[in-house]
Amino acid sequence: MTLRHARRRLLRATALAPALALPALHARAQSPVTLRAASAFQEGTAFAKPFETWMTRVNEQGAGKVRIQFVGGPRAIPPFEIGNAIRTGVVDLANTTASFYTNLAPEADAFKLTQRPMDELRRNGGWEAMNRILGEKVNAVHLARMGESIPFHLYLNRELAGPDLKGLTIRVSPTYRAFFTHLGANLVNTAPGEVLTALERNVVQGYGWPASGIFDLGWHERTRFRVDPGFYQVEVSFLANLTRWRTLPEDVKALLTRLAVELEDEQRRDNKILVESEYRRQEAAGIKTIAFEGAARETWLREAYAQGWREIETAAPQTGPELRRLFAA
Ligand code: 173
Repeated sequence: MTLRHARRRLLRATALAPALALPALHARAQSPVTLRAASAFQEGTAFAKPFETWMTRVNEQGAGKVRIQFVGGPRAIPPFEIGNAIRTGVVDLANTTASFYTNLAPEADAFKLTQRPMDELRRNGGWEAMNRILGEKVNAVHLARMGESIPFHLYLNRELAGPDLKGLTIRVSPTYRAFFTHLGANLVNTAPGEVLTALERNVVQGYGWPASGIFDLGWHERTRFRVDPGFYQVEVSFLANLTRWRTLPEDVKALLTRLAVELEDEQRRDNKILVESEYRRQEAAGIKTIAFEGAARETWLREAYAQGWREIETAAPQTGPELRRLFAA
């Protein structure tokens, strides 16, 4: 190496040095918080999508500050174990529904029974009461609820004359348990990932599921009827592990909360249209409606709510009645 070469190299090195060193220091001082997230619903399906949108928005708008690392869907953590995963901090964030963790907090199922919109529950103390219960029993913070205005239905592959399910075996989650039991059904509790196999093997003659999502995993091909009216409203929530949450910088908590509530509001605005288009798609796929009217309709809806609340008040005699007062219409 000639002297001239050496000098030039030295010059280049010193010229670059501050430029290299500064961002490195900068990055170390503000290294982003990484949060591990899991979803009870399979990637890309109806009830995974809002969570996926949220993670994308957080990672974009929180770049350099916070990064959500998605660890997987129901194959990574089985749906009925995700409550424990959030409680113990195996994951920091979760997308799940109350009926998948009734083992920890049976009260959370009251979300599906509420007839008040989320913005009202946030004002009347209902959300606060639920958040307190989730903190105590699940070590979780409730960030936002998706699924408002999406009803649940009973789907069948045989005719049904009225609100009497005797002789039928129905796939459920705890969402429908009290209601369908009361109407005389035999129940098979499964995660969403096992519904298709249960239908294919004729283990069940029908299943409970929301108005949306039956096309995601191919169930429409094994579905002949949808029973109307729908009942309850879907609740799929974003939860955070409370212990981890308390350690997060204020601006990170504010961003996660703001973007979650923003989606909650979008859901309230958009879901009615989504439901109508799903009904049309079901009709186009040859799924007929069994529409209960008059007394049958009245019994169907009355028992859905009566049995749902009875189950919660039995499991949680202290907090159940308080939630009912705040949540029911
Ligand atoms: O049917 C279910 O597994 C269930 O309870 C549910 C809840 C919310 C969204 C989708 C399904």
